[in-house]
Amino acid sequence: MLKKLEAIIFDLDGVITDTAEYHFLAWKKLGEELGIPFDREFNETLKGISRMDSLERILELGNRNNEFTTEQKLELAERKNKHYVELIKDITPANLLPGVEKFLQQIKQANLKISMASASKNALMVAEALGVKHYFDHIVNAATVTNSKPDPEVFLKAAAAINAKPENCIGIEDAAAGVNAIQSAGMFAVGIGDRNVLGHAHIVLKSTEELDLKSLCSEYVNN
Ligand code: B16
Ligand code: MG
Repeated sequence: MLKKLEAIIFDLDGVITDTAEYHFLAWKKLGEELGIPFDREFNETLKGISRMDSLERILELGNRNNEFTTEQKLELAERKNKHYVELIKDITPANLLPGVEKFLQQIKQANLKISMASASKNALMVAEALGVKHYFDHIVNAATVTNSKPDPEVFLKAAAAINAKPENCIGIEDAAAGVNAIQSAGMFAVGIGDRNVLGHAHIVLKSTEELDLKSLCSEYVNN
């Protein structure tokens, strides 16, 4: 049976823009305030993971999980978010990753739908600052998502909101947990980054510069 592509579903951080650096700096600042320093290697394990789950991992690193009440943990997460929002307030369209806008235009011209499945509660604000919000038929509100990636929930919500069947969607992710989420959702997975980390995706591209609708469609149809 011929496969019918209906929509492309994007992750935000690491696919559309590189907010990962700002997340790192904001968590690092909170970590230092708590006496839990960590490096970039540890930070890799936070990519694509929700705010509260990231906090749990950092507290676990410092063996301090049981020291805080739920309310205190919420306060710590809010403190990190304040650091993060301060850092991203200067984002402009110049912060789009290379090739992303050209790719969004190709998708629009092909009359396919575009949706966003980010774990970030700041996704809408970032999309606006980047000047790409108008390309999206839907941006999932991360606050409505109960289960973090690798659970497929956010990708399924992104597809349902635009009335697309998951099997007719291509999902694009830079994080291993995100690729797992796309695959559990029954979508075609495109990984952006290191093949050693994202090898379980249907295809892996080295960078967003390689995003091209025609070649992606032929990979999708033949897989
Ligand atoms: P926020 P993505 C994720 O974005 C980030 O990769 C991850 O580092 C961050 O903790 C998460 O969003 C939540 O972000 O604190 O802004 O709600 O890769 O799913 O677009
Ligand atoms: Mg990401």
